[in-house]
Formats: sequence, structure tokens, C-alpha cells
Amino acid sequence: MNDCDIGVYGLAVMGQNLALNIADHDFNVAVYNRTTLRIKTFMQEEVADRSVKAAYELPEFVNLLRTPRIILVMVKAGFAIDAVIDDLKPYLQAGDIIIDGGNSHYRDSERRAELLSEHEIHYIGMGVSGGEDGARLGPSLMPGGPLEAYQRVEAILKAIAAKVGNEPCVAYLGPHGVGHYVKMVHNGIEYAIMQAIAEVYDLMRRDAGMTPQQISEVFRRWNKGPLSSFLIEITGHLLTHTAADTGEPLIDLILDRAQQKGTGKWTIQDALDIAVPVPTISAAVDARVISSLKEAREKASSILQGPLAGFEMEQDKLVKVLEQALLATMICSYAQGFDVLRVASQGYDYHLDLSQVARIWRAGCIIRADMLNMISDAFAMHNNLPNLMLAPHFAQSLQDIQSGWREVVQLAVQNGIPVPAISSALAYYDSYRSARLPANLIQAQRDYFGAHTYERIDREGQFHTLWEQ
Ligand code: NBP
Repeated sequence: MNDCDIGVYGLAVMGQNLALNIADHDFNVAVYNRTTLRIKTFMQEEVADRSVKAAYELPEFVNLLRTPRIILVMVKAGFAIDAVIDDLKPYLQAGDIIIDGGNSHYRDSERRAELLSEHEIHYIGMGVSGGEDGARLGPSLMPGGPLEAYQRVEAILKAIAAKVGNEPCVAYLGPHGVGHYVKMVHNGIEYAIMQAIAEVYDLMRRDAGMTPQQISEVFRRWNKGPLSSFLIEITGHLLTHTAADTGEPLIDLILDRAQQKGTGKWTIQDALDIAVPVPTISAAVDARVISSLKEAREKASSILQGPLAGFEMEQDKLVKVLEQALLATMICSYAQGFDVLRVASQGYDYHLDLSQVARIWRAGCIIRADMLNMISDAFAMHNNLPNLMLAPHFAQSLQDIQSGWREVVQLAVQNGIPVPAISSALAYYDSYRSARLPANLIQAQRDYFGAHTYERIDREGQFHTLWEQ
């Protein structure tokens, strides 16, 4: 009976694929799902001769597990996870471990950990990235919680995680809700990079009139250079697809309306709370929101006019400067995300090893990129590096590519094509490297209308001026 090493609760896309992945690594797996049909279909169509046992009632599921038990919950984030934990609690005992692999908010993670610790049940909040394929073949895993609980699940997590050489893309990240915090920031960076890629695609398609096939070739070429990453690779692939029914490039038929489900927004909300600027992540979330205003945009397009005269750039030159702009924007997106992690780590006592975070993002996850090797090295040299842009390698890269980056923003502005991620990243770079910003005027204005006082550069203290006199 109770000989299963781990139970997987939730058999939608992620749960099914993780269960198969775990079983493929010689662990005995028990599975359960609220709706019985999913369990039956999974057992009949996917499991084959793997060591997977199905339970159709909750007590039966729990009894299949070796004690102390390990249960991986892979259900819809939010209320469903709380409901599952409530259902499981009466059947669990001290020392059992619940791993929440959903995209939970880190505060929910912390609340659940506290609630379960009253019953001496361990809670591990674990970010999982890589989608369906990652879950099946090797995800990037971001666990946080009590160290002793992590040590008990480590062998399973290391076995199923993506690998770089022999190195698994999983590590103990720290206490409390840190696993879900790191996953949240991962997704924030993902939003920013996806938006930047969409912008360079737009300039090639709309401005230069290149075909999806031509643009695909550019992305394939870029994927062999410093931009090499999963998102560049899949963009190169997806641009070549044609619609089975019409034969047209599928990308041209897809409605230009994107959704944002929460993790990008959470990143910005938390970044604001801890006073870390994330303008490119913010621009990416805003871009999705504005994309959703399709009807309004269609109406506005016949009322609000763009620039009268366009500006042309020769195609080879355009492709070259777009690569530079995209690379710079990617660096700034990682810089903003890692800055959130650095400050949160201090404020929330996470003691995060930022080099290790970069290492576990090198495979399995959506933002995996060659660049993460250099990011990991940069934080290995200096965990408290104030900003990734200051690491010598990245400072030099930004210096080398900034002229192309600026040309892209100029071209887009002159032709009335929005590039919120690329231009916000450039403004971030220019702001961060400015020893003096015009906040002196803001301070004067605040003192003028609200007597908020200001500081001076030539003497200590707070000053107030009677401006109208
Ligand atoms: P979904 O997020 O679509 O959730 C479906 C699962 O939740 C089903 O098993 C469903 O059971 C179960 N469920 C719901 Br809905 N309400 C429930 C309740 N009240 N009690 C018990 N079970 C309930 O599945 P997914 O896409 O596989 O994602 C699973 C988790 O992994 C989510 O938290 C997601 O955020 C996270 N995640 C997803 C991805 C991805 O690429 N999809 C990547 C990384 C992380 P039912 O069959 O009875 O309806």
C-alpha cells in the first residue's frame, strides 16, 4: 500500500507532465484529481507501464504515500490551492510536506506556510517554469521553505529538473515565500523580453515590410549570437507557420490582443512597494493592457494621426540596430528583475544568492538565455552588485550597442511606431547613468505648492522657500 515516494494532486497539463517526469526517474508516484475523469484518462492514455498509482478518493490517495508524506499540489493558483490544502489537512500528520507548485502569490505562500506550521506540516512554495514541455522533460524549479523539508524532497527535484551539463536547475532558495517571489520576478522579466521581441518584430513587419519568413530568418540568425535564448528560438520557429485552412502566415491572422494574468502585475506592485524602478516590466504589462483595448484602438486609428513624413532605414542596417536594441533591452530587463530580487532579499530576509538564481534559470524556464551565464558570473563576483548594468561585461556591452539602440528609438518615434519596452529601457539606462536628474525642479515645485521642503547640494539640512514673495 503506502509505498509511493510522492503524490501529485492535480492532473491538468502541469500535474500530468510532472507526474510522468517523476515516474521516469524511478520514483513511485501516486496521483489524484478532483474530477475523476481526468484521472481515468491519464491512467489509460499516458501512464503505460510507469510506476504510477491512481487514487479516486482523497484518503486513498494519502494512504498510498510513504510517511512522512510528500504531496505536490498542481492545481489552479489562488482559491483552489487553499481548498486543496484544507481538504488534505485532516489526513496529514506532523512532518508531512506539501509542495505548492502553482503560480501562487508569495504572500499566499507565506500565509499557507504559517497555517500549516501550526500543524507541524511543512510547506514548500515552489515556482515551476517551462510550461508543458518543461514539466515533462525538465523544468526550472524555484523552491523556498524550511531547509529540512527541502532536503527531504531534494533528490526528486534534482532528478526531474532541467540540466545544464550535470547541474540541475533547482536549488534551495531560502525561507518563507521566496520560491514564489523568485518565480514572480522571473515572469516579470519574461513579460519585458517578450514585449521587446514583439517590438522588433513590429518594426521589421510594419515599418520595413519584411515577410514573416524573412523575419524568422533574422531571429534564427540572432539565436546564434548574444541574443541566444528560448524566446528568440521559438519566435524564429513560430513565424514560419502557415494557417492550415488559408495557407497564409499564421502570425498575420492572430488577433493582436494579449492577456496578462497576474505575475507581471504582481512584480510591478511589489517593486513599487520596495521602491525599485522596473520601467520595462511595467511598460510590457501596460502594452498588454493597451493591446486588449482593441475596439478603442480601432476607433482611435481613424482619428488620431501619426507623423506626416516617414523615415526610412536600409534593411541590413535596420536588422543590425534592432539586434543591438533588443540585446540592450534584454540586459535592462534582467537588470530590473535582479534589482527587485536584491532589494527584496534584504527587506524580506531571504538571503538570496543571485548568482544561483541566474544559474537555475539557464535551462528549463521561459527566460533561459546564454546571457544568464554572464549574469551568474557577475553576481558570483559581487552578490550585492547595485545593478547588473554596472558589471564590467554588461557596462561594456551597453556602451558598444547604445548607438544602434538609440537609432531604433529614433526610427520608431519618427515613424509613429510604439516601442514602449525598448524606449523605457533606454530611459532607464540614461536615468541610471545620470549623476544629476531634474528632480531638483520637482523638489522646488513640491515646496512651492505644499511646503514639502528640499535639500541643497551645497549645505546640510531641510529648506523651505516662500516662493511667491
Ligand atoms: P490549471 O491552472 O488549468 O488548473 C486546473 C487544475 O486545477 C485541475 O486539476 C482542476 O481540477 C484543479 N482545480 C480547480 Br480549477 N479548482 C479546484 C478545486 N477547488 N479543488 C481541487 N482542484 C481544483 O492547471 P495547469 O495549467 O496544469 O497549472 C497547474 C498549476 O501550475 C497552476 O497553479 C499554474 O499557475 C501553475 N503553472 C502553470 C504553468 C503552465 O504553463 N500551464 C507553468 C507554471 C506553473 P479539475 O480537473 O477537477 O477541474
